[in-house]
Amino acid sequence: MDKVITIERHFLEQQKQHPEATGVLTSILYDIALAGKIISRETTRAALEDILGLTGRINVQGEEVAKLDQYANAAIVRLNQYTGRLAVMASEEVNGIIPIPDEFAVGRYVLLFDPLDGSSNIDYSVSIGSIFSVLRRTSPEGTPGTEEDCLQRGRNITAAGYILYGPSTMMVYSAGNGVHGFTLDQTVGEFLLTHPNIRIPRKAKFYSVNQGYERYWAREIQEYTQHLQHLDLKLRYIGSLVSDFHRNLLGGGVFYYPADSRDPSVPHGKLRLLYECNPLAFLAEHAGGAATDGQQPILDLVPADLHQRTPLFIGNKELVELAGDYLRGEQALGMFERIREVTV
Ligand code: AHM
Ligand code: MG
Repeated sequence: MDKVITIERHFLEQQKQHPEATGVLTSILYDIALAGKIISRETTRAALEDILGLTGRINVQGEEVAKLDQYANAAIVRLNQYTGRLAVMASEEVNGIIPIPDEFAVGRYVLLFDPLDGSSNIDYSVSIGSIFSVLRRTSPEGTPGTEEDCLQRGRNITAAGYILYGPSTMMVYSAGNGVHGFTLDQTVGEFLLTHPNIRIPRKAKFYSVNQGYERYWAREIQEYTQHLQHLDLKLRYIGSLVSDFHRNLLGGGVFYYPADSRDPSVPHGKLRLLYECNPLAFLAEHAGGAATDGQQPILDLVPADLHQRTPLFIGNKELVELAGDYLRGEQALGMFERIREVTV
């Protein structure tokens, strides 16, 4: 029993390493873990309770909102708005910022989240996930949080992670001191440490991209993809970012969602900087990997809009850098041997 480390014990042990810590961040992470447990329960029960399907409402991204998205969004907001720990929140499902209601105290932190990413997979019982990041506010303490508090570079992230609702429910997070994974023990209702100090394996196994869009890509992306094929990587694409990222984090590989010409109104790919790319980029870097938009590290991008999208290349450092080489024209098709040693 002594070997069993609950998520709470792990958070407290991490906190002890920072004598200046007040415990507020620990509590926020624990609140998110609780929201994850509740969302996990609903995703498992959804098919049985006939709440699958679409509400008919269109979200700010112009996409149909599944009921579970709304449930997950409400669960995270409700569990975090009254604690006095947050100044403001923002969600992929909500147009503007989510202020803390007047009756509650405002705190020092900002919570950005995608409550249920990959929700188009819900009807097929495919794994989905919640993604989050926590930052310190930049506006004066004691005042209502602002949009500027949310529009910070990913470099400012204090902690980030995701909860994966798959064959098992897992929470993976980093507060800047390693990336750690926990598996929900349904019988006791607690996350237990199962994957301490995750590092992306240097030998890559997978590449993950929606190759159905190949004809809409720039030539450089097509050539990069051919290069990856010459490295004998396995193509694995679930179409659920948390699941695809999680597999490559543990198994080694690269995920990318490049810009494409399918829809001229969405020229930078589909994924959102604040809610999807930044938190996963934070984890990738802390696990020894990398994340770029093809040119710059994702964490260095300065957001101008809450729902800004960006191309994303994330995973093994060498494979992410190789994408940059192609996009800068520094790698020509045929030079396939350069990074062969990073693949199995
Ligand atoms: P969502 O936030 O509307 O769920 O969309 C994001 C999802 C990601 O999980 C996944 O990586 C991507 O969309 C898949 O998109 P596509 O179907 O275009 O390949
Ligand atoms: Mg999403």
